[in-house]
Amino acid sequence: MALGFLQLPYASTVLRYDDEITPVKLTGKKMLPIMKFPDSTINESLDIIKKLDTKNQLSFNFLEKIGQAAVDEWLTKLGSPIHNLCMPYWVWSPEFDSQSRQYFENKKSAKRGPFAKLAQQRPQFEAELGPLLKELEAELEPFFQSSTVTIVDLMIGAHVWGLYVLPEFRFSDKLHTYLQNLKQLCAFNYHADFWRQKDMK
Ligand SMILES: N[C@@H](CCC(=O)N[C@@H](CS)C(=O)NCC(=O)O)C(=O)O
Repeated sequence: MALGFLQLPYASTVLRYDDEITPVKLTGKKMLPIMKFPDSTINESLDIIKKLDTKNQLSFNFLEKIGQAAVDEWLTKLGSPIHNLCMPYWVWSPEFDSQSRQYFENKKSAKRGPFAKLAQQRPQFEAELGPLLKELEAELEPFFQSSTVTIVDLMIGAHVWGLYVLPEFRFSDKLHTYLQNLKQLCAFNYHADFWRQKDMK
């Protein structure tokens, strides 16, 4: 999203989810995203974006003003029901094959329980999420506490976007418009890199 917003050219490689060797070799940790720069290799999204956003077009000062801890709190409280709702569906996205799918489910269900059970608990997670989305909506002016897009919208939008995978889930008009605006501003073309790599094989 940030690369699209900043209109920076880049080449991307989609790693298999069960590929532990490549990320550990690059950064010592099995965590994505990773960006290779001529002078360094970084695996924290915010550090990557800060380094790229040389003209501060994403207003990092706004993140400082409202506080990283406050935004992290939003991400944790939204992330909990969103991840519980979406995991059983993400696992069926075509980026997985049976081996990486099994790896993903084993890893994630260790913390959350079996995916089949998560899917059955959907009403409970939706009940948890509903008031949070209402609370989020109240903060949109039309961006998060701001009339212009900031890094905070990329952080929050990237989380909330995941819900599009949930069958028959309906966003309010305001949230849907927010996410679609972000998509446009960030030239966000979900998984275009993945499909390109598939075509090339
Ligand atoms: N603070 C990191 C978090 C990155 C993160 O959580 N990445 C996930 C994928 S979105 C990951 O690689 N998790 C390791 C795993 O699930 O095996 C960032 O913002 O870049």
